[in-house]
Amino acid sequence: SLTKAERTIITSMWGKISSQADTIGTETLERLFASYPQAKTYFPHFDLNPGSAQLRAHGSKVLAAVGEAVKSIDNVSAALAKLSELHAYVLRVDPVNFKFLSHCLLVTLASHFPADLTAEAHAAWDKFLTIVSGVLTEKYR
Ligand code: ZNH
Repeated sequence: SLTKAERTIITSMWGKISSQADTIGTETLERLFASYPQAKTYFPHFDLNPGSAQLRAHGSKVLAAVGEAVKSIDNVSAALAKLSELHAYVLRVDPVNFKFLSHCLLVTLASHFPADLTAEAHAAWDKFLTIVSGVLTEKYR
């Protein structure tokens, strides 16, 4: 679990991220689909061209869920319980894609908040996103 210092880094940086969450979410997905095209196979029903309305709507939902996890940083698994069921039982996303998405979110954060993303902050976000991904894949069998 996260140390107190790591929680402080995540929650305080979230304060900056939240005001541009839609942009960050959209860019994260654009990077995901550009760098890891196999992730596109889960979205055959979406227009995945950069900046499409569906991409933006989905990016905004994904970041909102990350925001819920930040708000409940001490109990991420309760906060994301419903989403965990959706990903495990309905969507059946190969867990490797969560690593790709987490990586793309980190790169996006680094590019928008270069001064904030110190080595320490990078490590804290990496750990936090591993926890979030763990929750979303923990119900898989
Ligand atoms: Zn997911 C959906 C979140 C990852 C795929 N997602 C979703 C949603 C959300 C999310 C919020 C919405 C839900 C409702 O509507 O109810 N995700 C999320 C997060 C993460 C994720 C937070 C991490 C961190 N996903 C993911 C991945 C993938 C996915 C990796 C693959 C690649 N999702 C998905 C899909 C969907 C979702 C496919 C569905 C969409 C539609 O709409 O159809």
